[in-house]
Amino acid sequence: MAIPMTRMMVPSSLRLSPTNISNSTRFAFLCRCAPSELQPLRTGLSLSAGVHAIPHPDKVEKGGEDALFVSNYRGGVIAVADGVSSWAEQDVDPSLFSKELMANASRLVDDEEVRYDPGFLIDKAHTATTSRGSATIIVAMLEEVGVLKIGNVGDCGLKLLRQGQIIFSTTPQEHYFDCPYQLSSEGSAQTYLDASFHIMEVKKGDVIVMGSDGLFDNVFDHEIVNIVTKHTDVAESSRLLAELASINSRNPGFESPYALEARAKGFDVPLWKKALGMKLTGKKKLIVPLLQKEQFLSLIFGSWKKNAGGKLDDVTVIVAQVVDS
Ligand SMILES: [Mn+2]
Repeated sequence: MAIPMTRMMVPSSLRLSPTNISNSTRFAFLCRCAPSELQPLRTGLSLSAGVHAIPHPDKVEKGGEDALFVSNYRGGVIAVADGVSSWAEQDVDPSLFSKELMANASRLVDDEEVRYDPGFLIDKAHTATTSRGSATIIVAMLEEVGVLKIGNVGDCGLKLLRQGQIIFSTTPQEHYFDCPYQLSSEGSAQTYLDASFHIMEVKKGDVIVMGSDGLFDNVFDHEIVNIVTKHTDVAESSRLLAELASINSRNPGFESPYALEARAKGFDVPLWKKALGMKLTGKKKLIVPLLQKEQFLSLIFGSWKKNAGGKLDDVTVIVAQVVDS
């Protein structure tokens, strides 16, 4: 079947007067008709990534409990893990598990058994991690032909932007509010089999925004679009997104995505607790005293709605653009 198709592409002048064609002309023409192995239809794509992390204000000394890695293996691999903070109540440093998990994932990214598959990478990295604790994790791998493969356990997230619009978002996985799916040192938690997997085609110019929940709980989609479309430098975009998330997280008057979700799910703090300066906060801890005197007074005399609040958390952001290799 290949021969008739090739003949259809040959100009009639070449076919009708084969004796008039020099060998060099014939060779040049045949090269243009050559199969894709010699002249690929699509050039290779890869990721150009910028990263920025801002720890929780109380966890600055140890650098927070999030971890990440970026690899230029094949089209590029990006990943974020978020240590589950409630381990601190059992005298376990929640950052150890997430950091070791990312270190193992980074080391195993080119492992033969991983086969450039986010599920196998999550599995092998999880198995290799010996620290006590648990973490959410998200991994994205780009194949050079323009296929993005994502594996996600928990409430880290990824958004894909094309021409100023979000065309894909991961959905957080959770058992109940503030208790995400997580990989753990204990046997009772999730494994790579519980991950959500996505495979999609990406194009040159597409932008991937990946982050821990500290980003998506404190920054709305339209703010992400606004920053990413205004700044072509991925390092600048990641810095601006992380700084906006950090500022919003510390603003008790900000109607954050987290606060809106909490209210929608009926997890708002009762009014009497608000009056005592308490608010919803991070994973598995329900309330902490946070408000200052001025905020307390504004609660009493101002609008209750203003007390929605950002969510204090570690913020980790990776912005990656799809570029020609
Ligand atoms: Mn977090």
